[in-house]
Amino acid sequence: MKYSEARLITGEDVQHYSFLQRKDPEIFSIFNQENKRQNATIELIASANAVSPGVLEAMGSALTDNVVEGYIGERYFSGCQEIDRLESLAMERAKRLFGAAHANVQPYSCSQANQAVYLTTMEAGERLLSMDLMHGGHLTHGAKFTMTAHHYEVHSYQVSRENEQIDYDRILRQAKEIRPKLIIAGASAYPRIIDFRRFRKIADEVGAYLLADMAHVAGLVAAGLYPSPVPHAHVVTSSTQKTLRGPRGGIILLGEQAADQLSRKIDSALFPGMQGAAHMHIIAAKAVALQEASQPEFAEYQRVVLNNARVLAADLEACGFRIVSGGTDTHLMLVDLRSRDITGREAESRLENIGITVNRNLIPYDVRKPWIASGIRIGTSAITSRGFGPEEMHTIATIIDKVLKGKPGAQILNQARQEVTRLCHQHTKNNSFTVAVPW
Ligand code: DSN
Repeated sequence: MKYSEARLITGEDVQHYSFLQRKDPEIFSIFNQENKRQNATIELIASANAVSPGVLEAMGSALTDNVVEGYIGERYFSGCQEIDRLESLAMERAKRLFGAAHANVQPYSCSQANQAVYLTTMEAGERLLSMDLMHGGHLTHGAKFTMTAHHYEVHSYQVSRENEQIDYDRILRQAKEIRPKLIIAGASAYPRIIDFRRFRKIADEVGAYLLADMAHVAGLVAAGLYPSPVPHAHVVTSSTQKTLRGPRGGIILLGEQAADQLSRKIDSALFPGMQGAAHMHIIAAKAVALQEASQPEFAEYQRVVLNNARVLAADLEACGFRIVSGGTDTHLMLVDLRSRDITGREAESRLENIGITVNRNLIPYDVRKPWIASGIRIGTSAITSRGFGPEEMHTIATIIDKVLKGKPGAQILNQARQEVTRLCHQHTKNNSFTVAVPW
């Protein structure tokens, strides 16, 4: 098959054709090995998921060749007729799914989306109040050593020592003292519901903007299983690849109240303020994912994600692990490992060796450094996409319990690996576009 013909192949046909297999075997072999690893691994990293063939197809399409700067009606390049239709569709789907008045689908990731909001709402050196990274916040919310911390005066709030949940009264007191220009509600390792209405009240009391970063919970919000920040926050940002199960990328949403005042400014802050040409193949994949997320099957998927998380958290608790904040309202949980006398780093490595991936994570008020940590973060989005249900959660809890107990011998580790393999065989991961198909 000639190279030019390869460009015409789309959809299911791609499964029967691999250009790389013939032309770049070195890369192809990495794809193949990684594909095998993913298939043989139980993915419990909370920010991971497994996208649909439609999302994969869009990402691998010829739209990657488009050079598109600017917004619809204000492009800096010609040849954008179809691309305009596509971006418009993606924006409409985002607005409809989340009940927003304005959507920007161009952010390369949620990091850029957040930075565009900072550029819009703060001058350099002004104050930002966000969740402490050590308590579940996110790097881009102003952690030390980040560009955000370099440009703005960052203050952080922590969870309560008593229940490990957000203490809104304390945040209000802090906000009154600090008088931030921007408050961020949102986290990457917080398992509980965030009260966005309450955050908005705090922001209003001190005259701050409220940014809700819903990257982790966007899929749950889309399914109506987690309160939407859109009616409350001035601006909402999200990544599209986590619970939302789309491509790696970001979106910015504005509700009715703020759209008139902020949409134009935020759009300009993103392009040309932050980014260059839009990634149209990724915008196409976002549009596909947003459409998928509006279907009843997606809501059902999210219900199973939540149920799996609750079952797994309860099972781990029954095995003697302490679950931070006593449980979860989302797809993720934090497991405190101190009762097992094992660090997060050691647990991550032991589990990886038997085919389970998690990430070490600080627990609130952790005395260990992030590189070591006293906990692990576990999420159920990716395994639920593979078809895992409550039965499999019981098995996974038992495996984790055995592998993280004392110093397990070779027999226990081998058995654990076999159990993982059995579960993975029962639920094959459908990486349709990277599956190696013999000629
Ligand atoms: N934000 C990081 C996480 O939550 O894992 C990566 O996207």
